[in-house]
Amino acid sequence: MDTITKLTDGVLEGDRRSLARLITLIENGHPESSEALKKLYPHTGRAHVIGITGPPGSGKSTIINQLIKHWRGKGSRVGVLAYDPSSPFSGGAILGDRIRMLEPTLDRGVFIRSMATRGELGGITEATGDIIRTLDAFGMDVVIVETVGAGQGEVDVMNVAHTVVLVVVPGLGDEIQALKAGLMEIGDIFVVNKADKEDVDRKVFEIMGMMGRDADKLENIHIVKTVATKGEGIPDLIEAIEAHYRYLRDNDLIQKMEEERSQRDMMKIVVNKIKDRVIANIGESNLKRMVQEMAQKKIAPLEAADELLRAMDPGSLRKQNAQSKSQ
Ligand SMILES: Nc1nc2c(ncn2[C@@H]2O[C@H](COP(=O)(O)OP(=O)(O)OP(=O)(O)O)[C@@H](O)[C@H]2O)c(=O)[nH]1
Ligand SMILES: [Mg+2]
Repeated sequence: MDTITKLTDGVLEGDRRSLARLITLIENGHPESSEALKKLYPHTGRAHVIGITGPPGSGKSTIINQLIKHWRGKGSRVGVLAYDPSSPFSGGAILGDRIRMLEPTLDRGVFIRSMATRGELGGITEATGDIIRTLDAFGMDVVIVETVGAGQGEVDVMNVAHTVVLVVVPGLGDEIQALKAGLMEIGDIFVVNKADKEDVDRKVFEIMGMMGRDADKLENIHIVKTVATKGEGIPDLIEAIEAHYRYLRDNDLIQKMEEERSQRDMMKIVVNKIKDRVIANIGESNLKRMVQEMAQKKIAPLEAADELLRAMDPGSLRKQNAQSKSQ
C-alpha cells in the first residue's frame, strides 16, 4: 500500500520512474492500482488523446515521431502508448539519425511506452484507458495511442481517443476491404502516407469515393498526404488534428465524450464487482456444481444466472426466509 501511495505521489510530482512503474502495475492488473487511479482521477481531463491506427507498416510510428518533434518544439509534453511490436520509436528523431535516437531518455517531456499486444486485435486492452488517464495526470498535454489496424482494434481506439487518425498507404488492394468494412467511419482524419510512392492520388480518390463525397469537397474532408520519413505533409496533419480538437472543444463534445467514457468505465466496474460478489456469495464449490449441471443440461445458463442473482438480492432473501418460517 505504501508503495502505491508513493508511486501515485511520484506521478503527480512528475517523477518518470514512478510513472513507468505504475503503468506496469496497471498493465498487470495489480489490485492496488485501482487505489492509485482513484487518487489520480481528479488530476485528469487535460490531455488531448489521439488514436493513430492503420495497417501494419503504414508508417504510424514514423508519423508519431514527427508529431512528437513538432509538439516538443512548441513546449507541449507528449505521452505515447504504442501497441506496436516492432516499436521503432526515436522520440521525434528522423529515422537513421542515430544521435537523435537518444532523445527520449534525455527529453523529460516525452514518455513512450510500448506494450505487448497479448493477442488482442489492435492491442487496446482493459488497461488502456487507465494508462491514458495516468499519463494525463502526469501532465501530458497530448497522449498518442498507436494501434495496428487489424480487426476490432481500430473500433476500440474510438473509445479512448478524442481524435482518431487513420493511416493508409497507396497501392494496398487488400486493405480496401477492411476500409469498406466500417473502418472508414471511425477516422476523423485520413492520412495517405508514403506519398512518395505511386498511386497516391488514386488512394485519395478511393477514400473520397468510400466516403461518398465529391472531389471538389476535398477541403471539407480531412485527408492529408504525407511522406512521414521526410516530414512532408506533417504540418498539414498537425493543423488537421488541432482543428479537430478545437471543433470538439467549441461544441462541448469533449464533455460529452467524457460523460460517455465515465459511464462506460463505471458500468464495467459495477459488472466486475457484482460478478466477484456473486461468486463469493455462492462459493467456489457450489459454483462448480452449477457449472457441471449446466454442462449436463440439467439447468440452463439463464436459470442459473437468475438463481445466483436471487441469492444476492437481500429483498428476495428476506422473502424466502419469511416463507420458510411461515411454513
Ligand atoms: N517510402 C516511405 N517509407 C515510409 C514512409 N513512412 C514510413 N516509411 C517506412 O515504412 C516502414 C514502416 O514504418 P513504421 O513507422 O514502423 O510503420 P508502423 O505503421 O508503425 O508499423 P507497425 O507498428 O509495425 O504496424 C519503415 O521502414 C519506414 O521507414 C514514407 O512516407 N515513405
Ligand atoms: Mg509502429
